[in-house]
Amino acid sequence: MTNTADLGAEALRDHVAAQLTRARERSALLTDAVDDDDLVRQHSKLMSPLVWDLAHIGNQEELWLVRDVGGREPVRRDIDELYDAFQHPRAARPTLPLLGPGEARSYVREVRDKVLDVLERTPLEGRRLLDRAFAFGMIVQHEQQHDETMLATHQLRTGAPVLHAPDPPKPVVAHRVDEVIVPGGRFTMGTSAEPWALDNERPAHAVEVPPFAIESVPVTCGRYLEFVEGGGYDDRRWWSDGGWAFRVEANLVAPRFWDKHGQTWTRRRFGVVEEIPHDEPVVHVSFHEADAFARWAGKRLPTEAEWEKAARHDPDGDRSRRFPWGDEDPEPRHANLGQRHLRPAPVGAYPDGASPLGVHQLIGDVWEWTATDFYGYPGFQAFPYREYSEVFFGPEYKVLRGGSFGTDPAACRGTFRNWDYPIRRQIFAGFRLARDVRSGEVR
Ligand code: AVJ
Ligand code: FE
Repeated sequence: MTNTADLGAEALRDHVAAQLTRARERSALLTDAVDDDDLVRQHSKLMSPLVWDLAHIGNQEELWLVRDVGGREPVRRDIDELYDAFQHPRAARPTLPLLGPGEARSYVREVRDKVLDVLERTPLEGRRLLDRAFAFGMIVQHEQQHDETMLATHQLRTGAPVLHAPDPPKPVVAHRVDEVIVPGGRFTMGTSAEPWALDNERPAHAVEVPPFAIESVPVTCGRYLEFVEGGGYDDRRWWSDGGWAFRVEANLVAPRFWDKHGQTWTRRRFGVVEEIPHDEPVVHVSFHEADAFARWAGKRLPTEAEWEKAARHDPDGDRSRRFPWGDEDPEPRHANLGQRHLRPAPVGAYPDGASPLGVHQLIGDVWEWTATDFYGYPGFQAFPYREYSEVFFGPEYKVLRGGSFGTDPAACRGTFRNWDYPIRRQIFAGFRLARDVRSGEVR
C-alpha cells in the first residue's frame, strides 16, 4: 500500500487501478478454487454463498463508481435488491434467485471495465467523494473485506483443501510472555489525514489514557490450552453473565475448529487437521472466551483506546503514527497480512513490525478483541453512507483491531476499526491481555 497522500494525479490513478486489479485477483482466487456447486452452496448459516459475495462486490462497485461517480447508466438495476445486505439476512441468501457463477463472473467483469474507463475520465477533485480517489479506495477496501469474509467461508467449508500458501516466518528466538508499560497521558486517536480512512476512523481527537500494561504479543494457543485443560470452560467465575449464557447454550469447550483426539488437541485449518501450534496466536475465539481467559489470567482485555495508543503513539515525538513501526505502508517484513499465509505467525516472528515500546504483532496475524463497544468518535459524521458504520453503533457490537493474516493491507491501518457480535467465532479473531498499573510501576 502506497500512502495515497503523497501521489500526484497520474500516479494516484495508476495506484487505484493496481489496487482494484489486486483485489479482483484475490476474489478470483477465492471463487475459482471451488466448483460451481460449492460456489452456490451455503457452507454455514453465518455466511453467504460465495457467489453472493462475488456479485455483491460487483453491485457495490456499480452503485458507487459506475452510477454515482461515473454518472453512467446502470449495468443491472434489476439486481440491486438481491445484493443489498440489509434486504436479506445471510441465512436467507441461498434461496434467492441469484446470478449463477457464470453470470456473476461476467457481471463483475462488465462493471470493472466501465470503472476503469470512469477512472481514466474523472477528475479526482471537486467532490469530497473524489478527493484523493476516496470512492475508489472505499470500493477497493469493500472488495478486500468481502475477500476476508470469503476466506472465513473457506475455513467453514468441509472437504479437501483447495487453498495453499507457504507458512509464515518463524521467530529467530522464541518469544517469552512479557508486558510493556504505557505511561498515562493524552494521545491522538483516529485520523483526519489518512485519505482512505473510513468514516468511523474519523476525526482525529485527543484521548486521555491512564497508564496501563499490555502484553507484547497476542495470547498463544499453548497458553490458551492451559485454560482449556485447566477447566476454564467449566468455571463460572471466569465468565460474564452473557458469556456464561453463551458458553452453556452453545456448549463451548474450546476454540472453534479445535477437536480432541484421545489426549491430543487438534484443529482443522482450511481442510487440514493438525496439532495445535503452541507458539501461534489463538484464533477463532469469541469475545466472551477472550474475556473469560483474561479473568482467569488475572488481567483484562485492552480498551480500544489503549490498543490504539500502544499501536500508534510515538513516545518521543508525542504524535500518532500510521502503524506501530512508523508511517511506512506495510511490507511483508512488518506484518502477516494479505492472505500470503493461511495462518497466524508464531509470536516474535515480526520484530520489524514492533512498536517503539516493543509491542509485537499488533497489525496482522489475528484481529484482536477489545473491551470497547462500537460507537462513533466525538464529531463522527457518516460518510458516504450511514449503512457502512453508523447503523451498527451501539452496545451489541465489540470493536476488533489490527487485522488478521486474511486482511489486505489496503483494509488495514493503525486506525482501522472492525466490529462484530461478542459471540462470533468464525472470524480470524484472537486477543491480547492488558491490565491497570499501580502508580509506582510507571517510570
Ligand atoms: C467492517 C467487516 C464488519 O463485513 O460486515 C462489507 C464490512 N461492510 N460490506 C462487514 C462491510 C459492507 C463489514 N465489517
Ligand atoms: Fe458489503
